Amino acid sequence: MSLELDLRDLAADIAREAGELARRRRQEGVSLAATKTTLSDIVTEADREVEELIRTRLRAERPGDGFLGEESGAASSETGITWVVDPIDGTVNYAYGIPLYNVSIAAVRGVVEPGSWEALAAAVVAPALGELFTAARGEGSWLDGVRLAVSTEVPAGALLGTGFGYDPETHDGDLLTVRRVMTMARDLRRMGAAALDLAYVAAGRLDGYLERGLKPWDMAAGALLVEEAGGRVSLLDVESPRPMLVAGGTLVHGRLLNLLAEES
Ligand code: LIP
Repeated sequence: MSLELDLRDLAADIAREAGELARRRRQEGVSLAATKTTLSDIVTEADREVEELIRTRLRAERPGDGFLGEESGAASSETGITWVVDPIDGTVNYAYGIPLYNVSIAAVRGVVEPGSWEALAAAVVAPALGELFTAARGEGSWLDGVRLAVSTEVPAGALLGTGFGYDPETHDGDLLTVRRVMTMARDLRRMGAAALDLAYVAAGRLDGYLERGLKPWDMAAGALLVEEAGGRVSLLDVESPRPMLVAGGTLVHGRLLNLLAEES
């Protein structure tokens, strides 16, 4: 079996176990561990526990690989492979009991920077919804055994996903961007979990997605899902503190880039 398929299967196996832990902890009741950049940017005890489970499993299975996790930071790679992990993406949804949360695990090769790395494998599990999205480079994207493809036509306009940062200072600018892209949209969804937004683009459940200010672990797995489902992913304003991620099928991705270029 190829390296990419091996990594995908390992990511899927660990994602299932980690997702079940997250789901169980949610049922038991969520305790806030801390806030981060702002009062609304929260981390729960479950975030930390799930990331520790993932890190321990990966250390056992592939001891020389690097790690970049939302809660426990980074470890350099001896193998050239690094795991980029968001233990609970959609943390606020998780805290409120909204089922749109996921565990996102990606294996990348090379420089551990979005846009520079080569993503090799991905697993995004939504445990409350019973769905596991996976991808391996060159092997397609899959949802529970069904091959995925991005949407290619938007006769009534595009169904777009987006999101906003935790810092209220950024909301006005983001809302101006929303106003601009609504000219090509039939409607908008704000689900609060970037990896699921990207998984839904890969599955054709969204025609496109854009969001400023995502962290590497928010996008690493979902971006590969989109690309392996025939879609395009771009990261704009990479030198800014809040790069813009744009994802979709070729038509929607191109239209979004054009509208955003007019904005700047
Ligand atoms: C979240 C993203 C979401 C974004 C939120 C937050 P977290 O990640 O998945 O798309 O809008 O501001 O960044 O914090 O739940 O891992």
